[in-house]
Amino acid sequence: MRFLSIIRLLGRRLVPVILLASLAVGLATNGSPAAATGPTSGLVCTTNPSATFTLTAKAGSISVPDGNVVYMWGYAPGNGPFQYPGPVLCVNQEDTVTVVLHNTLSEDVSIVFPGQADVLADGAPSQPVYDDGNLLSLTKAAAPGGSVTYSFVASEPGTYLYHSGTDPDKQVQMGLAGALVVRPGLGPDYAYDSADTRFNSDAEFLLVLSEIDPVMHQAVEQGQPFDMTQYHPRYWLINGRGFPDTLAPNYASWLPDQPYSALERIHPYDPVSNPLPMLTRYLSTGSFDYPFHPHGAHGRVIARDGRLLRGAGGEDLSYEKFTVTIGPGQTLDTLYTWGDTHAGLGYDIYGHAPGDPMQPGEYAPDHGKPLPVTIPQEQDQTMGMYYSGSPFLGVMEPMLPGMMTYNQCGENYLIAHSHALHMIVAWDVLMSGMATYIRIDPPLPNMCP
Ligand SMILES: [Cu+2]
Repeated sequence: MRFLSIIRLLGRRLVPVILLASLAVGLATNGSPAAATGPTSGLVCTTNPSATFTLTAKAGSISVPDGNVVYMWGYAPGNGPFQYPGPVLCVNQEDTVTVVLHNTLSEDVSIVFPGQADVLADGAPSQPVYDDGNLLSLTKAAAPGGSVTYSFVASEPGTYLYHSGTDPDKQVQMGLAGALVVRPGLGPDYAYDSADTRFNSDAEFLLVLSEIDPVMHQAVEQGQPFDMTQYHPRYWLINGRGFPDTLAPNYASWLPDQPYSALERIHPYDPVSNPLPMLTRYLSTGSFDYPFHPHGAHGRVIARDGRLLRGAGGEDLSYEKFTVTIGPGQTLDTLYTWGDTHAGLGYDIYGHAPGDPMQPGEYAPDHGKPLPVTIPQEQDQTMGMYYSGSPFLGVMEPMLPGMMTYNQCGENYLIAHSHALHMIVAWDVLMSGMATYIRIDPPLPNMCP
């Protein structure tokens, strides 16, 4: 009984806390929500006709939602400025990929390519480097001021990490990591060499999940030792950003060293005009399991660690799941639609039975099915800052007096976040960590910017 009353008490106390946190989030966006600046959301590929890339390991810093600045290391594209995470390298299956690494840091660094076979380092097979029996590096490293060239044939399509193989406990945490996307032979709108992995090429997203212990980063900056038994992350990031920065557009001017948005912007499923799902490529460079879910629908997990989920006989082993867990160093690919029925789950957001498909436009006023909510009396409402005033998609209605909205065209927002709620914080302040939104725009044509 006592335990229950504590929970009740917490329940009452949590409401004002959440409201305050939401207010703080609103201020943190500087009044410039992502959408207002004409966002370019979605995967940003770094490509090269000969699949040759230059990466420069260098020091820099990132902004985190509480206003702190954290010292980082990162792989910069070419001679470009520091960025975190590293550039997303996109290549085609069977490409011979060449990555030239320059090192401007004061200790040896390297790159390993998990999931790639027969990687060469300066022309010789990549292999661990030992000194008197002690492991120095998982592959040949570049000394300070030096370079090393890696190459491999991208034989399997999929989503991969690349990261430092030298003191990775430290260097990957410091930011020496990025993503590699290998496009299959079927074409760029397929995730893998299988017809059922086709996705909407306007709805391809890549989310690099990570965490930061700022005390460790400060120690590295000052050249001090750090006791990893005291490791305690305070920031939990998607694409190097904490919420609400995750919503800001790609290359937002106020996040000059964190170029990648994590906003997932899609349209409702429609069997004729929008039949293909969105693809989310999840990657983890952290050291914890990240249980992650988008709201609104389950995702279909189609691949892990760059390998399509298939049985020995080729049978489809993909599965629908609400919360997926991305382990340290793992990648996971999911397909997601909003507004479709999810046969086999027994429900969808409109309460349809399995096999009872939602009709196009069913979420629109002329079909009479709003989002399944009962709107409370006005005095009992608090409107979120992205609410349109209406439970119908594509409709904007007056807000309560004194309320303002960032909503632009009656679009819906669904949160997508780590289900380990201590990860959606920055130094324990709620709604400032590993969280983003899926933005559902009304069907085309619409009035959305
Ligand atoms: Cu949730």
